[in-house]
Amino acid sequence: MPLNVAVIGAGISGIGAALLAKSRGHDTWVTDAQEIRAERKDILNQHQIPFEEKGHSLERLLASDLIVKSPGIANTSPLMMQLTEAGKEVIGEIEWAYRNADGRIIGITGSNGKTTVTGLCHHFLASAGIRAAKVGNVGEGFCDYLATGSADWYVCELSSFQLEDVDTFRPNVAILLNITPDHLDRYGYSIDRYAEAKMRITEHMTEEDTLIYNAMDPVTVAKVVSRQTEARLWSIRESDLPDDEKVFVKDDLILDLSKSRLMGRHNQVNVIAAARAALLAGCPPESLQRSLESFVNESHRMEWSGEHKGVRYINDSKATNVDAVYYALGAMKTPVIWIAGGQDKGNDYGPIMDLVQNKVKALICLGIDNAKLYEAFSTKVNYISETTTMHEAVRRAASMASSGDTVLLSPACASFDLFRDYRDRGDQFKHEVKELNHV
Ligand code: UMA
Repeated sequence: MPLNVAVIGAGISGIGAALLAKSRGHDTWVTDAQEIRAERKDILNQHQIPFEEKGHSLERLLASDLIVKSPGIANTSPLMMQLTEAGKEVIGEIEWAYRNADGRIIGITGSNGKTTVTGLCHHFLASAGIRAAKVGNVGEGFCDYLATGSADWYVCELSSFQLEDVDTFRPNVAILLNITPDHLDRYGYSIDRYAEAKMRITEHMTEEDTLIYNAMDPVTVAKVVSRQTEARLWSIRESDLPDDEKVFVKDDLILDLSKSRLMGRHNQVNVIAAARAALLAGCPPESLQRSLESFVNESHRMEWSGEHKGVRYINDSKATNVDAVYYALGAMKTPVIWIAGGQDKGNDYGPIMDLVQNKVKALICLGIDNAKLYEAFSTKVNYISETTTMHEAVRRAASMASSGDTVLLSPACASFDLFRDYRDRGDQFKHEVKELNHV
């Protein structure tokens, strides 16, 4: 039966949710608090989907049968509170996709590594000829994909924001990589509330489903134990990492990362998780090593961005929390000029103090408010300076670096104070590195 569907937010997920609703024959309407971008208005007009912008009319929302909200909108916002109090059914974009999807789902969450695992798992499946789609937080909205396409397996990256708003969502395979502090500003600075949002991935799983989880991560283990999911458990343990480059996937199936573009201990865990999910989805074990070797990760994750006067430049702009920086610095084998900063998300720099003291020669703070970084590292790093432009940050890093050093952009913070998003930040970094060679 056609419903009156209202979609809140005209970003990637909102536009996708509206297109999906329209494609299924529902009366669809979109509302956004800000001015909607011109190209998005064009899409809505092309599909004859009415919209409003620069504000939400509560009356119209209250009159709808179902409300689909974008993940960036917190449930504690005044609008959401009003809708909940009025007893309206508000679901997230992932729940809406799930209710309209046909194939099976591999859901991937965690504070760090989920985009790499989503990409790699999808690559394993696609290379083995399985009809698979890569969707979700990775940027290719799940709803958007379903509006015009279908697949046998959906490999879906899930953020805590998206998981807050699921209701019946049940992945056939779930991967839980790690739970370390991130987005704490959205969760009242409580890691437990953040972890609870992530754990919603298991809520409706049954004994027919499998949860692959990282048993070396203490918060993950505590939550898996306390949640008592019905899903079968497949843990990733210390003993699955026999050395720095090999991993045990299953029985006698070993994968070797030395011939791939992935490096570091966190990537060993990522490879095991992706490979196990791929096996569960029917990938032949013998196909995995070759696929691993041909996998190219997304940009902005420990991405080699150039070399200038013997100094390597690495773009890790996606490192928007302290844990990600822990792994980035951990993988560094040379002295580091570290570019960090941006919008703080309730960061505790304690876990990286020793790494910074041992590896970082200079810290360049790139943000509007750098007080917290200054305070945290003033006794650990000999040279700290600050700037508000990427141009200046890269120039200063270059002037301080000696041949053999690494300049690492690994911000530990969100990018929104100075950049459109982490991609914009990473792209500007790469542009400035290229410019160095033209000076
Ligand atoms: N808006 C309103 N009312 C409000 C608040 C916002 O209408 O009260 C509107 C804004 O004006 C804007 C739209 O909502 O037009 C933005 O919605 P959104 O913030 O949910 O962003 P989307 O463009 O829909 O992108 C979202 C994810 N963004 C967030 O969760 C913040 C994208 O993840 C994701 O790729 C996309 O859906 C598709 O699934 C980005 C992200 O930063 C990459 N994710 C975080 C992370 O990875 O750490 C969670």
